[in-house]
Amino acid sequence: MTGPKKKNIERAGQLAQERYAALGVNVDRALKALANIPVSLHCWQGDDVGGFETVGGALGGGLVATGNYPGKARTPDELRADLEQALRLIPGQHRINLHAMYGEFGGRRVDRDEIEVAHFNNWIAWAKANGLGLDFNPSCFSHPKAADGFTLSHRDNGVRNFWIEHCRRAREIGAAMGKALGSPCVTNVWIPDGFKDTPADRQGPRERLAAALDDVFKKSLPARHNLDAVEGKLFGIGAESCTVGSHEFYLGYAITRRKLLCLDAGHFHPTESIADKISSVLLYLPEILLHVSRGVRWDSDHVVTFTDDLQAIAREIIATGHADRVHLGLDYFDASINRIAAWVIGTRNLQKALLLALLEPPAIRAAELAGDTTARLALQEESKSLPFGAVWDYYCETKGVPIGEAWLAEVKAHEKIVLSKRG
Ligand code: RNT
Ligand code: ZN
Repeated sequence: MTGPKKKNIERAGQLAQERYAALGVNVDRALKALANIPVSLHCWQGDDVGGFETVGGALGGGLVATGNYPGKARTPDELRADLEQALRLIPGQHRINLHAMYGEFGGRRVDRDEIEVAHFNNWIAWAKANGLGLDFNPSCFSHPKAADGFTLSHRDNGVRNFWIEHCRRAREIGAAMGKALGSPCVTNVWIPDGFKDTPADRQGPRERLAAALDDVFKKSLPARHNLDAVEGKLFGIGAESCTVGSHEFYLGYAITRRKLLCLDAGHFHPTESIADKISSVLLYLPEILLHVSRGVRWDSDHVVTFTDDLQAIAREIIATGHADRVHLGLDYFDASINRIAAWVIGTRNLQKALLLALLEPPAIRAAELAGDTTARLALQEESKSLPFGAVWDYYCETKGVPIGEAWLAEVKAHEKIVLSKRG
């Protein structure tokens, strides 16, 4: 191993364990729990939300990936190789989140309403060989039929039916993935539909969207193969005035139709955190999906860093005691830095935040129960400087992945040998 010596890592881990044990925290149990929480790595960080179609177009739907860092994946094989490189640097067993536009169409023109499982067979075989689960998304953007900003809520029946068919097929593909891999695929529907300027009618598009979604979900698919999720949003670039699929729209939809609600950390007002929403929506929904992202001033999809917001989200997932009902996906796209590093940084940060939450001293909650809010605040603040980093290093060591910044050297070497050769 590179970086600090194995013996030191183990010694520091042992001391940290004793320190936590004195506070009533079982580090072993926390690490076992952490190992059981998969994170779904979003394939679209690897190529700036490009995909492999011949029918699509430039990135649309208000999504923007800025930057031109060299070495992005140009083919499915390159993308898979890059994901493998990232996974070597991330502890634990995880999942990969695919978008429909990442199918393998053999250079043929396969439109979005024609996609089939066959176009994802290589992904499924690869996931199986690597012990990965798969999640899926219909791609309702970057396409001529989405160019005016509307898809499932479009006023034109033909356009609307095109996207309904696309989403229907996406669910079938998701179910096939889940069946093949023995782990349910979360198929998440996000659409960009919205108005740049003040609409004259907000109701009509929302009625059309609800009806279109009911069509998409008409066929029931076994939950052991496919779980449907719906993702709302506050606004997008070019859709500043009204988003058809708003939070209220989807909260109501998910509760009445028993769908998973997807909460994206970047889809609310800038000071509004999804952390506080988790315990509420879990009262009414069996399962939810989170898109862990980082907005900077707007839904800018920056790489997930170890912010207070991230820690609060992870803390709520653990504190509710329902981590098994919360599916975790990453959602950001930064084209200005090494894309493999972007995956590694975001995933490791989410895992670190989960670990920090799992190591929370029980005295904090006990103080609140006793009505001692002074002690609660004091203990919350003291817990921030407990040796959780030593536990994280120890975890990485036991999982055979680089400790601390040692992963960066591997990314740099890979960049030199592999990425720099890409045109
Ligand atoms: C867009 C949504 C959506 C996408 C991905 C590519 O604002 O967050 O989840 O980012 O599906
Ligand atoms: Zn999202």
